[in-house]
Amino acid sequence: MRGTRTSSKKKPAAAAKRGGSKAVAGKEHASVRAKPIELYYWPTPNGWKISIMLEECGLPYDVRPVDISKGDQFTPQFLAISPNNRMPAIVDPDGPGGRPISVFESGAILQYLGRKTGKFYPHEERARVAVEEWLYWQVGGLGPMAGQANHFRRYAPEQITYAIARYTDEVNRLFGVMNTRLADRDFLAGRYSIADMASIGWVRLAERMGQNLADFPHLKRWFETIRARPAVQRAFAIRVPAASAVNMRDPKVRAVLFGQRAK
Ligand SMILES: N[C@@H](CCC(=O)N[C@@H](CS)C(=O)NCC(=O)O)C(=O)O
Repeated sequence: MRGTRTSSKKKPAAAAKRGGSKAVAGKEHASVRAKPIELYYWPTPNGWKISIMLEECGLPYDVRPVDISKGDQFTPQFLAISPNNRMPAIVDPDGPGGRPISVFESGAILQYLGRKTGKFYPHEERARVAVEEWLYWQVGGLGPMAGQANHFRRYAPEQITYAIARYTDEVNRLFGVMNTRLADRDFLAGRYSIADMASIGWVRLAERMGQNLADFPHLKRWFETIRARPAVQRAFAIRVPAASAVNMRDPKVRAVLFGQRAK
């Protein structure tokens, strides 16, 4: 049932034009005058990372929904920009040398946008190393562990006690690491950065991973501080109606999302 959409079907439609002029009013930046960035998006923690960064930077962008419950992630057009059949991805028409560039993998997209704008990704080497440590910690640790916790807790056809405990414990450990880190600083790398944007979506869904934020007071304070930012609120407010209608018990949806193999 994979790849149910073919190249003959239309590309995911632009749902909305976002960001840009207001956030950078009076501060014209070459990239802001350029064509909007295409954001290939579905409302999940990985998608939120990039909508948050685009909103924070005031970059204009068009949301292109990738309905991962229907197989949009397997279309040849999407695979051409994101060969891992995962969203998010972006196409920046105003890439290096003024030519378009596509970027997949949320961490690479955040770093690209940070370099492009000079925002939330410091130049100074020590500060940059700290951001990269926590960014890679998220993409290599928190994201995959939380994803598996969510899968075994909510989507697996059987409740496998060992798998649930293994991933729930690991998310608990990782939340504890963040809580300790945040005990004596406001944000993961000191100042607010792409590392925080990468992690907030998973903390937002803490309950689904079997976690209680009240057990992690510094993490809770960090989460509430970031959630209150206007750009983050705008990013979380983006509505993709088709996503709200997805039924994860539907065998057709499960056949698209689960049991994926090379062939
Ligand atoms: N390592 C990737 C992970 C992205 C990812 O897992 N995206 C999920 C949604 S959160 C997806 O596109 N799933 C489609 C599928 O499972 O076929 C990143 O950080 O960008």
